[in-house]
Amino acid sequence: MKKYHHKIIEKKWQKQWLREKTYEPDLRTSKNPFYNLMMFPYPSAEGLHVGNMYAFVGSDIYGRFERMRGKDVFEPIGLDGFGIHAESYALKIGAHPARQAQISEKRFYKQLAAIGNGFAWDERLETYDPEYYRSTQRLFIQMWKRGLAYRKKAAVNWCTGCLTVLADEQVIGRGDRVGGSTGVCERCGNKVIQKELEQWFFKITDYADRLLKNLDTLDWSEKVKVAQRNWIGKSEGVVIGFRVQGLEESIEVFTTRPDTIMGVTFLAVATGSRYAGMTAAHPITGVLMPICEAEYVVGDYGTGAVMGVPAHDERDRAFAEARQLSVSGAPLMDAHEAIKKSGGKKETRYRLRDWLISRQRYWGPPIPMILCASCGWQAVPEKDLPVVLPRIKNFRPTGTGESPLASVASFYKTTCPQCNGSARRETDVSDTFLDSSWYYLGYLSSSLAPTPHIKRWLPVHMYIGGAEHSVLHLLYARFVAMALHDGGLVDFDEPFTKFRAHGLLIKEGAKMSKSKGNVVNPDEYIARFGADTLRMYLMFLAPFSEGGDFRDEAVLGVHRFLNRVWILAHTLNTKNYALKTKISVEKELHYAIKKITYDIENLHYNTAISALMILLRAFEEKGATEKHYKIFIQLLAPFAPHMAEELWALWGEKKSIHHSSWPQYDEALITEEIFNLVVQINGKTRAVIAARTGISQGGAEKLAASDATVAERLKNMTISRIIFVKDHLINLIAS
Ligand code: ANZ
Ligand code: ZN
Repeated sequence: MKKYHHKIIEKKWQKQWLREKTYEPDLRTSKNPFYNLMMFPYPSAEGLHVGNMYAFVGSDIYGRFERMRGKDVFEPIGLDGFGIHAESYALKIGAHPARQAQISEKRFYKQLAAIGNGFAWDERLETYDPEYYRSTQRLFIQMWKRGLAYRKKAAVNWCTGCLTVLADEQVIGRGDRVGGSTGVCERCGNKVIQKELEQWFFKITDYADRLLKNLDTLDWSEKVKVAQRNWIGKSEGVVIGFRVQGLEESIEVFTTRPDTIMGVTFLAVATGSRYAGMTAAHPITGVLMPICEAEYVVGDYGTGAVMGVPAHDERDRAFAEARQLSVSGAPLMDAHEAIKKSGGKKETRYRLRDWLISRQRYWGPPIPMILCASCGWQAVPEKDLPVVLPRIKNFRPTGTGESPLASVASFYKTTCPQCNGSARRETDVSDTFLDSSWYYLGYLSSSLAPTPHIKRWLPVHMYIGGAEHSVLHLLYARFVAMALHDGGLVDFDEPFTKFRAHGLLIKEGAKMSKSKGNVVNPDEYIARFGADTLRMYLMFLAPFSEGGDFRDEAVLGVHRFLNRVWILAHTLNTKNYALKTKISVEKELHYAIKKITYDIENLHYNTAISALMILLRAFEEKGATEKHYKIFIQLLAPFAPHMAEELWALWGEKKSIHHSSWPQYDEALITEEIFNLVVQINGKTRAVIAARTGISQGGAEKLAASDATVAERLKNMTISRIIFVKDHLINLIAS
């Protein structure tokens, strides 16, 4: 018997799959499209982390399963290599980001190929490819033309580490905007402060209600929907006016508790408000109350003013006590009554704020806008796209509030597309999350232009990725799809029909990190045990959606299992399929098909693998026929695609196992009670056959005669007597 040489087998099949385009569906003619998408990685470190592999394998298993169920599966791959994360890594190791991108690209693709996923390599893309970012810039211009891109001077998040502004979504700890605005950078962990700067924004707030409402129609992991709902933060309340003493105007407050109006003892405004220090009259009682500056009031949420109700609100009470303000007051306990009496009007407010797009960094797509002193802001004409990012030596972030491109005259000096006069280019680049907001479209059409196959393949059927992108990528991509839809560019307005979040890997109980020295390098495991073993182990260690603990010893267990699969296949095969079941394994087999099918559908890969292990044990103990064994290999195929392909070929199959049909199960065979009928001739056991419990003597006799060995022996004999022990044995006395 040949030894199981994973290296030889895996290389061989990976080459053959590429040659035969096993995983390249015909995008134009496919009848049964299934878009199986996994969040593409950003090449920011030395290479793929085992955690990335984990996610990719989990997605691939689903794709392979759907392919065997008759779908034309499209599983593209690419690199999110533009942006702060890639640039910061280049800075750290002292390389130029453009040079580093080339190195990372090679390294990442090599690793991604080694894991044996069914990627459609022909359609791969990189976000730093000028052909790709031509469309990222087009997307910006599309937003501008639709009035969804605008400039505004505002207090914005400034990362003290990355030396650039950030969107709210990229600041950790700003989720609860009401009540404070400190946080740290999602990327580098440094402190984020507020700075007054003029920047480009996208009007995601125009879509707040649609982004919220559509969530109900999406088949997504619940925790991601919850995170998006909270982030959008719809709040239905009432705006009530308080007359300001000495001015002919009212200060308006936004409240969700109008019923507490009788308990108001002061008004709180954001620091810097012109009303601070004045007094205002209660709308019902006319009592005068102070207007105080309070840190907990957010300037651009609600109306920027709060009615202070110390009797009912913790923050208000703490504030009032510190300032020795009155804390008394009773609720009206009837919202309608309160609204009517106070003259308030109902209003809906959202926490969501517009998406800050500008970055004062180098490694990104230049924002395709030109400022002309006489014509104002102009979009770069289509024929001049892409605005190519020039290769410059001094690419470090400056910290001055301007991007490194602002000191490159050959870049920013240009002419106005409108009047031809001299003008200046925008020197900021756009946020990385703009690159990734449309990449699922980019795999199908690099031009963003509507093509017939976009219609055929979108929206994405299954999307798998990390839950940490709940309010970043996943929210931005939805917004961009809606904007493209409204601009007539695509005919769907939700890009991902189904989304599942995967869990995270830890190592021996601790989060993997370089400083702890416990980062698992997938390459070593692939070299030692093979991709099939690593794949199966990763999927076996815990439920995919929960994640779990990577333990070295357990990898060996899975490797041994695959060795047993190999040995049994060869044993059965070299005996020329002669080894028949002595005892029926039909019931175990059909049960396994049912269970594994259900489990893969629900991403319960760990229990599917357990079922495979149980089935193998049954085969080893009871034997299996060729038919049984081939079904087993098919069930194994999504998990260990190389070995399955090799064993499939061993049984003489010419077509790839990955294009064979997923096995069907027979429910009757699972639920039926089966026992092993011992068939004897003159007291000697000649066969053991699966039989239904309660079978009659006549039925058992027929079943026995249908067995080839028994029939052969009885050929020239006559049966004189039959001894029948119900649900156990039939002994044929013959001579
Ligand atoms: C009086 C009151 C009494 C309130 C009470 C709450 C409890 P959500 O649901 O998050 O929208 N608020 C309004 N604008 C604010 C701002 N710019 N900065 C800080 N706080 C603000 O919260 C709405 C509530 O948060 C409002 O209802 C207001 O306080 C406060 F027992 O009004 B409430
Ligand atoms: Zn940062």
